[in-house]
Amino acid sequence: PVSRDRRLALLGAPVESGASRRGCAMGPAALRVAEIGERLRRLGYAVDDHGDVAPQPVEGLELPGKARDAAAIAGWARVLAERTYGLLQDGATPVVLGGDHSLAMGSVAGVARHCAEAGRELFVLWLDAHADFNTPSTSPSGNMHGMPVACFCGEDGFDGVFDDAFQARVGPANVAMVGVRSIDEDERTLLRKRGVEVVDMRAIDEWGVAAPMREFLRRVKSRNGVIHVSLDVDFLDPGVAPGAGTAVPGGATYREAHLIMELLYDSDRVVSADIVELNPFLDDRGRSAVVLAEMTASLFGQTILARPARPVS
Ligand code: Z70
Ligand code: MN
Ligand code: MN
Ligand code: MN
Repeated sequence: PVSRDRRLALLGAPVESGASRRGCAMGPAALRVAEIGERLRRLGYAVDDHGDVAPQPVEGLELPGKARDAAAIAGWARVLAERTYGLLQDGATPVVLGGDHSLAMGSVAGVARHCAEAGRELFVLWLDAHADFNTPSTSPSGNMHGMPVACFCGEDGFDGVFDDAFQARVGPANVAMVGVRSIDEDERTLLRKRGVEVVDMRAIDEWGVAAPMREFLRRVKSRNGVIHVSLDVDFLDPGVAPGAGTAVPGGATYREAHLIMELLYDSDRVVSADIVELNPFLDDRGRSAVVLAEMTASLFGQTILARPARPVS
């Protein structure tokens, strides 16, 4: 899926009302200034930057419980589902530039529909300090960037976000979360009940990132599956990437994050990605934007030295 003759499609999604603090709307612009497109072109890809998408107008949507700005978030989700679906149908690889993480309700819905129609099993790799598995009933904050995984796994409380065409779901057993170190109480209960695989920070300290990643990739390959990668800037340690709305200490190192990207590229299973939660207003002279652009380049094949092709084992 990541061969160089696949076109890469950049889609900006300047959504920020899913987060508690403003600033993520500047994320797509900052990633472009950090030359995310040029870096991918230098690797040999044809890269189409589709600019920033505009949300569909949705009026009067209210979800039961706490879900701040649900109508606007649904508007972004709907347009992103349509765009990622259409791009995948055309044989392109969508890379969504956020924007807060609520946008993944849409990007994953689009990928899930494509995979359902193509008969390919979809896996989602969630790289994040948070589990983002709240629903409008469990969320303590009502911020919808804490809810996308629950939404695309089909939890209750999201009726009306999508129309019928985009109801394809990802099974919770097909989601792997890596880097998690902040989970709310009811969110933890639900996550456990659904059996989502969580490689938390303690597991990374014990095993490193390579062992759990290889296990995940083996599982994907055993099902002949494909992967959507969703990278939240707060997956990284705040010392590496300070441009995050909520700094959670103890995040992934620069090297751990790059290694994950390199293993993903080697797996040849990635069909789409989100690069989210960058808040340029809080960043330190563009450092986090540059780190994310570098991570994206590694995800699509930038290497220090070329490796001989080898199976994941
Ligand atoms: C908390 C909530 C969150 C950031 C995701 C936090 C959610 N679990 N915060 N990403 N920065 O409000 O649901
Ligand atoms: Mn928050
Ligand atoms: Mn997140
Ligand atoms: Mn997060």
